[in-house]
Amino acid sequence: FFSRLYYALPVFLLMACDSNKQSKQVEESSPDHPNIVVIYMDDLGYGDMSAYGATEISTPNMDKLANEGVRFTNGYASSATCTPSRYALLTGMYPWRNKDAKILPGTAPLLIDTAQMTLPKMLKQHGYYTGIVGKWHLGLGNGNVDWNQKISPSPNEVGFDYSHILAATQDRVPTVYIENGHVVNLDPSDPVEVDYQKNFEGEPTGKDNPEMLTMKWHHGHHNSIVNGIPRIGFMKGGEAARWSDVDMADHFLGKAKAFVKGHKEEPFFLYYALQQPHVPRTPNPRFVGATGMGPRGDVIAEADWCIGEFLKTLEEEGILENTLIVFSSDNGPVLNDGYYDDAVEKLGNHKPAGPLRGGKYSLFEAGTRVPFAVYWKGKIVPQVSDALVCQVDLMSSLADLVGSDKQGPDSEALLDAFMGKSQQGRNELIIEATGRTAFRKGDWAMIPPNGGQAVIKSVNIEIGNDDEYQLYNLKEDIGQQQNLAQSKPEKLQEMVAAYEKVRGS
Ligand code: NG6
Ligand code: CA
Repeated sequence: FFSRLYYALPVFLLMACDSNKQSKQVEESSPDHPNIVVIYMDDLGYGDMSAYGATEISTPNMDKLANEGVRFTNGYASSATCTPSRYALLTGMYPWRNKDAKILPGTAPLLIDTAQMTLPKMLKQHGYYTGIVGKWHLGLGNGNVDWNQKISPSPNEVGFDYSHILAATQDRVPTVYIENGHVVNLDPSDPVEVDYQKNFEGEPTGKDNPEMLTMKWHHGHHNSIVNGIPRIGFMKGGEAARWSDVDMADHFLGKAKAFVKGHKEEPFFLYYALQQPHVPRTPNPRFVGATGMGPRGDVIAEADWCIGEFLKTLEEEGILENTLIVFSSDNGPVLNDGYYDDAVEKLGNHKPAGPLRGGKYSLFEAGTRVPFAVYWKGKIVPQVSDALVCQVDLMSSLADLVGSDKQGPDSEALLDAFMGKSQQGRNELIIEATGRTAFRKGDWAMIPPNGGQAVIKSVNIEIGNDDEYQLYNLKEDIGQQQNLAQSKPEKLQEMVAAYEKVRGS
């Protein structure tokens, strides 16, 4: 009762205040309503940051968040690909409960039910102004989008007051920015048309017009050509609206900074979803050669710079100390994800997955165990935490922070773990990779039998398939080399029972 009264107090004061200004001060001074920023990387691996042991690449700004906040060693994305991880992050629901939560084409309908509770909706109910800048990849519209009209439903219908997004991925059409449901810089006389089944007559493709390409495709990625880069899906028109790939990082940074400056007087929630180091890797010329590791390394350096600039903005606006920042990645690393971009050739001694096995698309640890840090200047004591946490837990944990009773269905309230006040995370977790699931509990990982290929050859990643159960003790064998399923039958049985209890529900 007292905690309810406590949370009701600012509302009461707000009503009692006669001027807007005063009411804002009440909200601002409340310690439970800091600004909240989620900085979300695309395909950044567990070993891709210096703070997580990388020696061949330097990421000082990402490191600042990790080293001056809580750096999690057991922090997970819910999935080993983008769409399902983002779904879990925003809804607090395991993505395998929704059969459509898989890598979406640019024409897919909105995946989140507009009636569903979401992280931004919950924060909105507590006075937050909410925004997304960057990659969306959760579908738009109802399945038959006219890109030349207002696109709805969009992020704005699932809790975001402001959205400035790319629809799917940088390698998928449409290659335009969409702000609050409108294609930016659209010339009505040159309408945007998108199709994932068939090409538009007379339009060049990566497959048929290799002479037009500045970046070559390795697998997939041979449909429409934009800026010399062949994409997934076909697109026609919208010349003036097409993005510049090499300016994308600056573009999103600019929008993120503007959002902060425009809303510093009220509590805000910003989901800043960077596109790096997903393919196509297109560093701005300022960053070409920054790492000697080719475009994959260079875009990580670029993203790191963006994060530094973003932090500088919070500092300059005087709100860094009133801003809680979550930093993570949507899935593990991949080198060759469909273009010839030297990611493999110039890797050198860098280990994108650190000591972990697998990568993007994998049920092995590198698929879902990612860099994960929570930073709040002056409020969080810098530390390393081994607590088991997942992005799906942010919904209920942040609900606790702001005094909301809105819990995500699979989201555990772990605010103390996120704030570094406790090392107690969740007991168990189901992870997902391209429709398959596996189980983490205590020091153990269990992967149920999955027929099918053990390695995706095109990307050269072991995805965790085996005809037999796999059981690993991660404390002794973080690289998952010793399958203990045969030698530890009781442990296996216990894991399978616990897994099926959740998975079957
Ligand atoms: C795959 C693409 C890959 C990437 C991925 C989505 C091919 C052959 N591969 O289908 O390049 O776009 O989808 O990545 O097309 S994610 O990080 O958004 O999940
Ligand atoms: Ca991704």
